[in-house]
Parts: sequence; structure tokens; C-alpha cells
Amino acid sequence: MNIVVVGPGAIGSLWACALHQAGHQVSLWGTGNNAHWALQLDEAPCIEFAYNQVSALRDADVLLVTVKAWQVAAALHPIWAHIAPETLLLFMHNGMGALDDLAEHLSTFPVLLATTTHGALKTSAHTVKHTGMGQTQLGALNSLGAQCRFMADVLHHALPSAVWHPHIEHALWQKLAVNCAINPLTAIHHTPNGELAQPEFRHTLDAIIAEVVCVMQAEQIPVESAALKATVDRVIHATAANRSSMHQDIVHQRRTEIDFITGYVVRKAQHHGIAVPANQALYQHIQSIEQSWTQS
Ligand code: KPL
Repeated sequence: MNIVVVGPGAIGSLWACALHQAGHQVSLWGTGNNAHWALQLDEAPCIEFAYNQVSALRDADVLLVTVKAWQVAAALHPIWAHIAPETLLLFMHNGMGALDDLAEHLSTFPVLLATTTHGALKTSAHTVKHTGMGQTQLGALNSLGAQCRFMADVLHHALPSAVWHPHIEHALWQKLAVNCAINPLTAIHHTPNGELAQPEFRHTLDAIIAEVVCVMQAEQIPVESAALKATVDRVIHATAANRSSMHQDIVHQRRTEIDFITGYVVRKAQHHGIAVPANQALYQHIQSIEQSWTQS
């Protein structure tokens, strides 16, 4: 297949290399000015990708969009005109709500959403490490997307495991809940994920999760409080040495995904008239850190 990866950060680069190794014609689209971009995945030979080629966009069977949630609209704005209507759009990012303002654009394309637990780290502009095996779940955002279940096989063949989820919003909410619990706390306290297993975080973690569960129930997403707590604890242990993406963003003074993680829950809670004080406090705390950079 002709595949363009929009936003070759860590996860985008991992998929670009894996899909190339699986035999697809992959090219990259990003913010640089180069016509080619080399990437090396782990110890595999370096791959030379075509970069920012409009012809690749026009010929794309699949656009894999891996920019951060807050970058999606700006990344797609200059390229809409070049994408053929039958091109499958596959979005893979942390958080929810990034596509809400794009509904009109998206309605004419087959659209899929994906969430992955693979770990990837960009160790330089041209090297990416696959730091943890994971699972990718994908599913349809619209009825055109529902006809594209074959993409689960395409992804699975390139980077197992990948599975089709008939209600992808359920999987996205599960991941959102994990990110609500881990990301802001690790960013505020400057700790690796594993520190959250310490008893002093138990009360706050439980409060965050209980609030997210209430909002999920109001959104009619199937959820079980004890199971979600166990999932969060499992992720904390499995990624104990990692710094969460939000922690890394705060350290490097980059805009975080808070508006699409905790902010999304807070907005949904307001809509349903549910109080979410623990999440609200974390949301405001991260926002105030971000604002302090522009003020100084
Ligand atoms: O998705 C993550 C992130 O850092 O954004 C977790 C699961 C918390 C792993 O670090």
C-alpha cells in the first residue's frame, strides 16, 4: 500500500519503519524542508523515506496521522486539498476530542482511530528505538471507516499485535483514564511512572479514577471501577522506569496534551453536571505551569 505517515515523531517513526519493513511504500510528511528523511529503527539498516512529497499524498491509500492531539488540525490544514477522497485516514494519538472540530472535513473520508501501547523513543532526529512491545487497537469513526477492518491485518503484519475493536471509543476511554491518572501527576511531581505506586499517591489516584468512572458511565462507556484501578496499577508497574509523555513535555517546556486528556474529562463532566475536583485541580495545575513559560 502507499502509506504517508504525517508527524514522524517517536510513534510515527516506529510505524513508518515497521510498515516499510513489511513491504509497503511509505513516505513521511512533517515540518522540515528536506525532500528525503533517513530513519533507523533499532539496529536495522537505515531507511531513506521520501519526505513532504505532494505526489505521495495524492497517491496515498492510507494517511497515518501520528501528530499530537493539539497538532492535528494544523497538520492537516495545508494538505486537505491534496488528499484523494478514497484515502483512509488513520489517527493515532493520546487523548480524545482532537477531531471534534474536523467533523465536516472527515465525513467524506473513511476514518479510523487507533490507540497503541507500543513504546518508542526518538534518540536522535534519525534514530528511533522500539522500547516496549505493546498492542494496537483500531476501529471506525464513521461508516466508511467501518468497511476498512483489513487495516487491522495490515498493522498486525507490520507490528504485532493489532486488533480491530468494534467500539473503539471504549478502548480510547480506557487509555484516556490511564493517561488522566498517570500523566499529570508524574508531570507535576517530576517522577517516573513507577513512583505513583508509592502509598502517598493512592488517595489521589483513586479520586482521579473514581471521577473518570462517573464521567464514563454518564457517556455510557462500559467501565468497572476495580478493573480500571487494576489497569492503572498494571501500567504504572509495566512502565515504572518511563517518564510519561506529559512529564517529558513539561521538562522540555513543550505544550502538553492536557486539553485532550484531563481537559476532555473536565469538559464532559461539565456537560453532564458532574463534579470532578481532583481532575479539575490537575488540569489547572498543568495549565498554570504552561502559562508560566509564556509569562517569563
Ligand atoms: O501513554 C502514556 C504516556 O506517557 O503518555 C503512558 C501509558 C502513561 C506511559 O508512559
